[in-house]
Amino acid sequence: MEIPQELIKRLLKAKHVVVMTGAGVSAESGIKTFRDPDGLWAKLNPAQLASVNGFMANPELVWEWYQHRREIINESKPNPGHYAIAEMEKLFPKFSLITQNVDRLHQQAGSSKVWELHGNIIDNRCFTCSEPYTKEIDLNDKSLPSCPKCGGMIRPSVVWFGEMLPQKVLEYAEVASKDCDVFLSVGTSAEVYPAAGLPLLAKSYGAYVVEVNPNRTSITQTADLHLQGPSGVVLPKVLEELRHA
Ligand code: BV8
Ligand code: ZN
Repeated sequence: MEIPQELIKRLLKAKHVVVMTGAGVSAESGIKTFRDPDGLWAKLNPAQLASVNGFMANPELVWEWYQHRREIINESKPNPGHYAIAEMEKLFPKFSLITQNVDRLHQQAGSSKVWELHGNIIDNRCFTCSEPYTKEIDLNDKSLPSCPKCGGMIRPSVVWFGEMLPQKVLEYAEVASKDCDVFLSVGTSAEVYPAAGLPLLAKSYGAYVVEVNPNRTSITQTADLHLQGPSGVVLPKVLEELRHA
């Protein structure tokens, strides 16, 4: 795949570059996405699992689903797309990595600052009193732990549907989207708000918006450029062109 010189030119003179990632950036690490045909939600429905009501209705099922996802994440490692993004942060005067992912593969790949819009799957807290749950989680033990402080149910520290995003993170993401010269939307179906609004916000503030995705999404026609391919192939190519420009 050819990387258009227009993108390289804009990146070379960019003062602030934002990369926003979704589940697609972890697909080549063996972690299923949510909405792809064989995705996590092909069989189960998101509202049932990744929501407060879903957890209240069936806490053991939801907990087991997160334990299953933790097992998969524990066996996965960053792919060339994650590493390319980690490299990129050194190439621009200002670089912001915003992710919807909860798998922390960006951190493992060496990205020094990752703004996690939807929390992370590693940490846990009490559903009732919000006390952080710091006991070691045994992935073989599918039973739902309870809070040592109040006896409440323990939940993963991800943001569920219908829950507010962490205020500071969302504020940073909005300011960065308005301020940046180039916004790369990588591996996201751009269907979940408010995250999906960020590339549009960037565009409305004059950023050059690039989508990296093998498929078209709801923002493809708004983007200035669609690099149609897997992020693990496309991003290292962009990095390569930048280095030899
Ligand atoms: C909020 C964490 C407001 C948990 C997630 C009705 C009822 C309730 C809410 C709503 C509603 N209507 C709208 C809403 C708002 C809702 C929303 O947007 N719903 C959508 C579905 C319409 N949003 C919310 O509820 C948010 N909160 O709005 O609160 C509020 C206001 C006041 C008071 C209280 C609340 C919270 C949203 C966060 C939900 N949590 N995850 C967990 O992980 O279990 S969302 C989940 O989907 C993921 O975390 C991810 O962030 C998100 C989007 O998924 P993607 O990352 O894009 O993945 P997807 O599978 O969709 O796409 C993968 C893409 O990769 C594809 O395009 C594919 O082509 C591509 N790809 C595949 N392979 C590759 C690739 N790309 C590159 N390379 C490859 N190799
Ligand atoms: Zn508690």
